Amino acid sequence: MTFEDLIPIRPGFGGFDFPYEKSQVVFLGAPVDTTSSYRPGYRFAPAKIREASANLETYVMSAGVDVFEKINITDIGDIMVTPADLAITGARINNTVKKILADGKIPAIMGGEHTISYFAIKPFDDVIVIHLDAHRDLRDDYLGDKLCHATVMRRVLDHLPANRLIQLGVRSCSKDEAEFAKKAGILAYSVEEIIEEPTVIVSHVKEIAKKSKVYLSIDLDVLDPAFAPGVSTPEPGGLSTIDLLRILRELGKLDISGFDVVELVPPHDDGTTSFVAARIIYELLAALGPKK
Ligand SMILES: [Mn+2]
Repeated sequence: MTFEDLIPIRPGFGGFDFPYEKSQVVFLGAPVDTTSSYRPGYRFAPAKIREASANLETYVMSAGVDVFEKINITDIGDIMVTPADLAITGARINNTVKKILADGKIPAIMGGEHTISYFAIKPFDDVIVIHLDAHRDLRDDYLGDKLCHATVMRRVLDHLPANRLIQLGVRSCSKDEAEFAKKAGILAYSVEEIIEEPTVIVSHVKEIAKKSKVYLSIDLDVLDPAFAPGVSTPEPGGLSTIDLLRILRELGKLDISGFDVVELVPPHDDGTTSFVAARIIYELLAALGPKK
């Protein structure tokens, strides 16, 4: 096994170092910190998520399982980032995810800014993307950029039909994005809709996605800033951590073929958000199917 475009990190997520060949889930960091329009600092995020992960219990009470007994996990390190060239960095993410998928494993990507999801999703032929985010990220361009954190899902739709994208927790977008989403028929649920009828909405999403491979893209700003202050663009009126964990415990039962957790900005975090990120990941891993 060689991943030429990576800087190896030891110990990895959870402090464990399981051999790549025998792992079902492969963690990698993508500390891309290039297109922030407000608060940069994403480059420190994978290290902070790893640090938090090593200081949380790996036994998940809600599932009654120890994640590391249930699933073999490895962490292959961080993608090398060329700060001034998003295309080169993106190609490294793309190639690495491609290899992980070709080896029959689940890529688990720790961002980095949300832009990384474009490169991580591209290798999937046919997938439903469930996008948890305060923002719709559907602008066609932002501040003159075609590919950045504010346009990432629009770029994903360059390769994927609009009915393969489901947006959860959205509560902020431009008029153009709202009109585009309506015209394209993108299924989306706001925070208020989710809080009012969580079971109905999650069941509906599971029903739509149950026969497909699923990629989960989790922008931490889907949470209310009270629960996750250390993000690039906080948006008031979000989900609580428990709301999100309940959703992920259900969505984790789908055929999760890849996921990312993005937009953590450690310089603006009091330490809370990195622990939330690690907890979300543990709960999601606990919900995934057993060892194959
Ligand atoms: Mn967002």
